[in-house]
Amino acid sequence: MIFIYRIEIVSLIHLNIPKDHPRAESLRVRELIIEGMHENIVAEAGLIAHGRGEAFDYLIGEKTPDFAVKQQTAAVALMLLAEKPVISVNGNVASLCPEDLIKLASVLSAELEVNLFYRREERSSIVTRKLEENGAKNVLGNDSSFHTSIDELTHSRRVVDKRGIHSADVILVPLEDGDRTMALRKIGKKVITIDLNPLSRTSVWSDISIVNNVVRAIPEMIEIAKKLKNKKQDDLKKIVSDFNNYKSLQESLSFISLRLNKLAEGELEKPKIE
Ligand code: PTJ
Repeated sequence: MIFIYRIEIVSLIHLNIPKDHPRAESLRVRELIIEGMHENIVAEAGLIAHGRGEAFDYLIGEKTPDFAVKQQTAAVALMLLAEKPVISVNGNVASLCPEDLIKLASVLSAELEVNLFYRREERSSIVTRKLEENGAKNVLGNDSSFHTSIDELTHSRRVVDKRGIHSADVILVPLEDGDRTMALRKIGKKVITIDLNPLSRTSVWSDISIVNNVVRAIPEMIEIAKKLKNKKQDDLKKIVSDFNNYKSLQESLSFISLRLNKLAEGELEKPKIE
């Protein structure tokens, strides 16, 4: 009975989004998050996080700016140089782009590890299953016999996999919380984040912050990785050493403020009622 009721709720949220709707893509992505929440993949707070992300995406114009291409390129170079790169997966990102996460892990020879902020064993298994259904072979983070802990952290994200985040040198953490970024850096890990908010503690604390929407960043990183994969190590090292996260975040903020100024000074589209 409860099961039938749940299916009805889930089917109710399948809106028919007309293709010519001016916000079609944003609504489609929003649907993925809502669906993910009903499937217990996305935490309730994941909906709030998504809304915050949408607001910042508006500010950058809902497309990848040039500064983000540079951030993504530096991130891919660092992952390719890593001895043991790991991609940390939470509920939001598993719902939004599971196939692309798997492709990115494959092209970067990285492990995928499920690591949740609102951790419950059941949710961890469901997120793992979501990745497996999309073709992932060896998802880490869900087998308690490999669990260990990052003592610098107090909340449930401290539970990590010995074969993954615990022994990794570079970790990509899309949609992260600032505390874990700090903790991972304190124990000597290089941290790459994807966070639309350039002001977040996560962005400020990361080695490389990508200020872009994960739904664009991850597929674009796959293409960048294909191009950089055959480059010499020295070329990759140069890309990484030329990158300065602090300056890059300043560039992101300048981009947003210039864009808003231009809109305020007259480039804002006026509504035409025909
Ligand atoms: O699945 P769990 O249990 O691990 O929980 C995941 C959430 C996202 C709920 C948890 O990590 C959380 O509460 O995150 P915060 O602290 O709300 O931070 C999320 C950040 O991601 C915010 O700065 C948002 O602007 C940003 N964000 C949201 N959606 C996107 C995004 N950045 C890039 N792409 C998005 N689609």
